[in-house]
Parts: sequence; structure tokens; C-alpha cells
Amino acid sequence: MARLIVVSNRVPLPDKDGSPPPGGMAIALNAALKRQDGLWIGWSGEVKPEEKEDEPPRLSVREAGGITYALTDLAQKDLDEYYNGFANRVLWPIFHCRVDLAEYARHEMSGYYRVNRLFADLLMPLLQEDDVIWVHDYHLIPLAEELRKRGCRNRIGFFLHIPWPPADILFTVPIYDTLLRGLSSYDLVGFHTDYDLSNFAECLRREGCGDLLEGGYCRAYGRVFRCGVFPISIDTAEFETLAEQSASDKALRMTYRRIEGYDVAIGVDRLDYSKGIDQRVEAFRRFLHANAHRVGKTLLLQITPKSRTEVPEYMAMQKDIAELTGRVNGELGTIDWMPVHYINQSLERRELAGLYRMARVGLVTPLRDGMNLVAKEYVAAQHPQDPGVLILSRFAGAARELDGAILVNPYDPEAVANAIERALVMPLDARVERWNAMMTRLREHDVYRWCDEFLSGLRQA
Ligand code: ADQ
Repeated sequence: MARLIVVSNRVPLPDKDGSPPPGGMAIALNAALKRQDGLWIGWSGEVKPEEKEDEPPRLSVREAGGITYALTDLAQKDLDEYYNGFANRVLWPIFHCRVDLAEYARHEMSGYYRVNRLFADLLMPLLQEDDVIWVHDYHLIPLAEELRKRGCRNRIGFFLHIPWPPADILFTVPIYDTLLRGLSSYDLVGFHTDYDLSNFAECLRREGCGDLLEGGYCRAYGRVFRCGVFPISIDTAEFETLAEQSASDKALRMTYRRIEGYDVAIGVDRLDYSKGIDQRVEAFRRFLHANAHRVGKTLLLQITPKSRTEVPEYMAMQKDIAELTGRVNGELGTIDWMPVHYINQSLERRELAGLYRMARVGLVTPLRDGMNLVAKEYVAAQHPQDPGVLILSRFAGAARELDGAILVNPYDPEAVANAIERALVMPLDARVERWNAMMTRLREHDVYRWCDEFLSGLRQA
């Protein structure tokens, strides 16, 4: 069987005992890499010491759990321009339709391309003739083109974990055409939803450089390649088991005892403006104002580990959300009840599964999201005989699949507030029916299926 080479910005390294780190994608890719004698290459997470900045980049190679990891350190300048710069200050906001937040700097765009060339230089000498390469996410869009320039003829696939924006929004990026051309160097380009794929096709059409063809193919910049929809998922069975176990875990129950007895609505997100956390807190505030009988009985548990703390907007956001929750708690809280519990920590998977299971409402209201795995985890963690209700933003990729959720417009706080009340009064039979529909989908379409379908699409490309 051909080797599988996975390339991503960060590499989720396994624990000391060789088990993959938590996170559905890491687990699925680890399984695929083991099956195919694979290699995972990316940034080590370390900054190159200043005195070594002029030395040629090197890979440190290590083996763990049957997989080879090849890691490179990056210089501070590379991180500033490529990762914190163009990737997270331009591509991330634009692809999430936040043109207002994008900050263009020419040197950062060239830094983005420089690091992609560096990845290509490091990868080329490692490649064997029939290796299959799978590149992940917006940090590495130009990688295939760079590899092709170096003579690489291997099959190369690309999966975008975030949404693809409508044409008018993409066209605000000064070098959007180079990005489009870069994608045409892949053999398979995968998106989460049909909406992302049709936006991509619309960009090609409007630019006059390509279009979708019959049978899942695309022609652009004189090349024909496959394009498809591959909705990512979770390890559904694992999450179900974790949630079941949590119910009988005494230590976990002790941790929860303070919120037991309340109707809990749970939000779990990385700190990011795309997740709509402040809009959600505001919606919860309005829900309490509109439903006086819920005051003192309902709470919002918002679990949000910090992320991208090097980017100033993220630090400001952290402060804004903390202030907002403080204001709501000050306005509505009492000595023995706090309406919003805001926690800036990363939790263990089993702890998270237990909290999802005890929450009567899963509040997943991103302003825009490629997929949103929290929505799927919340569903998988529910008790089959007494499931909670998922409230889901219509702008999350997951809304395309989870039709048993109450779909909401996250920009409309009153609508979200009404949905919370609707979820809390929903009769048991309606909750079970909705949950069954979603769970059937998640059992059939788990993260292993996502991985297998992408790889078989790539083999056929
Ligand atoms: P993210 O934007 O990171 O992913 P999401 O899909 O929700 O968003 O995944 C977050 C993961 O982090 C979940 O597995 C969740 O359980 C975990 N997590 C969040 N907060 C946590 C906490 N406090 N403690 C522990 N774990 C926590 C990007 C895209 C998404 C897309 C994924 C996968 O933005 O749209 O679904 O990639 O493609």
C-alpha cells in the first residue's frame, strides 16, 4: 500500500505512551497513517533560536506508535508573517466573512509563501514515487504548487477545515487569484459543505478561470482536478462511551455538584470571534429577562480556553467576553446563583463528555464555522432515553447535517433566547425523535468515514 504523508501547520504529537492526542481528526489521521506506514510533517511548535535563524531549516524525525513525525522549528519572523500574520490576520477572518477584521501587509503575504516554499523544500527529499500526500487547511494552500514546481508528480489532496467564502468576499484579498491558482495544483480539493464548494466554483467562474465539470471534477487554470464535499465528524462511538462512563464517575460527579439541579445550557468553544460567544451571552441575558421563572434555576456554562494569544484582537476579545459575563452576573446574579459560568480552561475529553451529558441545552451559535465538532460531540454525549436539545447556528457547516437541532440565526439574540425556552419545554418524545435522527447520521458518518472517503477520492483522482 502506498505511503500516506500528512502535512499540517501543527502536528498533534502522541502522548508518551504512543496514544494519539485527543481530537477526532488527530485520532482518525493517526489510524490512517498507521494503516499506510505514514509520515506526518509540520511545524514543531518551537521557535528557532535567534542565533540559528540563518541556518538552513532542518527536520527532526521521530517515531511514535508506528508513525513517523518530521518536524521543523520556525523562526520568529516566519511565525509573525505566515502564521500570526497572513494566515490568521487575513485568511481566517476573510474565510469567516469578516472583511472588517482583515489586515493586509505585503511582507506578511510574502512570508506566507516563503514558509510554504520552506515546507516544500523539506518535504521533497522525503518523497517516494507512489506516496499520497494530504495537505490540511488554509495555512498551506500554496504547498502543492510549490511541490509541483520542484517536480513532484505524486497525488496531492487538500482539505479546507474552515468555510470557503462567497466570491465578493474572497476578492477582497489582494492575492486571491494566486490562492485560486494554488488550489488548482491539487488532485483533490475537499470542503465541509456543498455551500463551500459552490462558493469556490463561483469564484472560479467569476474570475473567468475555471468551472465545475460533471462527476465531481473541476477545470481551472488549464488543469482538471477533483473537488468534493467531505463533512468532517467525530469518533461517535468513543464519545458515546466516554459520556456513559462519566455518569458513573464519582470524582466527576463531585466536580459537577455545584451545577447539579440547575437547567444548564452549555457552550464550548475556542476563544474566537467566529464562535459568536458574546452574542450568545447576550442572548442568554435576554432569555432570563424574558423568562422570569427561569431566574435562579438556569445557567450558562461557557467553557472557552484561550487561543492565539499572540494576536492582539484575541487578547481584546478575551477581555470583552470576561467583562460582558461580569456585567450579566452583576446585573442578574444573586448571592447563591450566578447566571453565567465562564471558564478559560481546556478540559479532558471525559470531563467534557460528562458536562455535555448533564446539560439540557447545547448552545452552538457560531457566526460562521466550517463544521463545528462541538455540535456533534454534544449530540453523541446525550442520554438516549433523556437527551438534551441542540441549538445550532444555521451558519455552521454542521447545520447541513444535524436537522434535529433547533436552527437559529446567531445575530438575532431574541431568536436565540426564544430557542432556549423552546428547548427547555420540549417534551421528551420530541427530544428523543430529534436526537435519534441526528445520532443515526453521526453513527453512519463518523470521522473514520470522513478520512476513508477523502483518501479513496484522492486515490481515484
Ligand atoms: P475549531 O474552530 O477549533 O476547528 P471545532 O470544530 O468546534 O472548532 O473543534 C473544537 C474542538 O476543540 C472540539 O473537539 C472541542 O471538544 C475541543 N474543545 C473546545 N473547547 C475545549 C475545552 N475547553 N476543553 C477541551 N476541548 C475543547 C476547525 C474549524 C471547524 C471544524 C474543525 C475540524 O474552525 O469548523 O469543525 O476545524 O475541521
